[in-house]
Amino acid sequence: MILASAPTATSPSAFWYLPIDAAAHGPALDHHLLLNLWIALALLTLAHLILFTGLILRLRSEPTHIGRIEYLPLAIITTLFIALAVRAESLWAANRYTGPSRTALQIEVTGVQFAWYFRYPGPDATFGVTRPQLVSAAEANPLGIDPADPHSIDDRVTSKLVLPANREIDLTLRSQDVIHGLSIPELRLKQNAIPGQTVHLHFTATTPGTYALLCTQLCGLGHFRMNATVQVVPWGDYIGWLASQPTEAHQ
Ligand SMILES: [Cu+2]
Repeated sequence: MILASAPTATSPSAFWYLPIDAAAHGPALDHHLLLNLWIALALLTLAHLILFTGLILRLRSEPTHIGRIEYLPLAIITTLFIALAVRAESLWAANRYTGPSRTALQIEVTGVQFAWYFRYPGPDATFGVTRPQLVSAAEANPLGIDPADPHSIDDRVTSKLVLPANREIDLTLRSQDVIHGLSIPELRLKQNAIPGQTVHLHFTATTPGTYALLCTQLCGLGHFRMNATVQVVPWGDYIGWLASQPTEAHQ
């Protein structure tokens, strides 16, 4: 499935209190957030008006039984909240987790206490096999890539996430040890990396710039330093940067 919203050249956030929108799906999420806030404000105001009205009426007269009329606002609010939740689900889950296009760029992100590693599959577009017994940061193989697998020869592992602008990305998210939380506020992405699970997230970054990738799960004593840099760059710059990174065959 192709993303519904067309990427724009620059898309600063619609709201001053949010980071800029650097992803195609960002504006729709921000508008939904604002809609939620306005509805919450309206309900808060309405609830207090009803509360004060009831208080004044009660001071003036004998208490009266309201009865079934209480169920009406309850039903309206329940319906409203279900509708908001269904819309949020379709904005986030339906578009982020399923249906990346076949041409989406594959990038693997692995969380390890206390660092993020990014792997690019190279011209064969296939990641080499990883084996837990080969994991060794000291031997420059933090992901345990098997050198005997021909697909691993052109893989590149980096400590910075560089993304081409206006190109769909299919992130494969993994964890080697505990639950880590991948969060890139400007790309409106937040997803836990769970050991034993492979989570796919697809999105299109639109606005070139340098952003922070943070771990949002308290994953151990070094959690505070578990961050990385994300760079969204034009396609030509991305190709140039990728070519300058050593492949597994030349580590
Ligand atoms: Cu972490």
